Amino acid sequence: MGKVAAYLGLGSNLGDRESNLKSAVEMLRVSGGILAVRASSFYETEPVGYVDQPGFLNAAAEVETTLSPEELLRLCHDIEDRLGRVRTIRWGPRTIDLDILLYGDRVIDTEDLTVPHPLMHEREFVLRPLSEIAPGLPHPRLGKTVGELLDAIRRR
Ligand code: GSY
Repeated sequence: MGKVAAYLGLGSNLGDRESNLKSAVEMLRVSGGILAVRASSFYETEPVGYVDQPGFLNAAAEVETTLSPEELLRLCHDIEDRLGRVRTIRWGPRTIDLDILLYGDRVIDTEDLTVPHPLMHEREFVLRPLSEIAPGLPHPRLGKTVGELLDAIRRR
């Protein structure tokens, strides 16, 4: 299989958030099937959705990978588990959250995986770090770039 550029969203709002994000990026770097990782800066963000929880540190990462989307999803879950994420309430606090945002220009809709991530275009905490590393990247369903999507929600 060839290599693909995939984009991940990372977030942490429990424990040492910076160390959690750094560890997740390091674990990606040394994982089989991950050829290169380029991570954004870390952004302090207010909780969205379930707001009665600690603030988040969010980031985005570009991974050059030979993994299939399903294998990449399994790797993300494995890293979450290894960093001690305990799944409590849905949308609740987490030591680390790793979401697949984009996988090349693929549109995927299975029981386990929806790519592009269905909420990414509405979330500043996703688009801001992502636009730092890939402002011209097109969203394969919406036909706009990441930078344009960020401008659109900022103008709302
Ligand atoms: O799906 C991501 C988890 N999450 C976040 C997040 O990562 N950042 C911010 N700012 N708010 C959030 N609400 C949820 S749920």
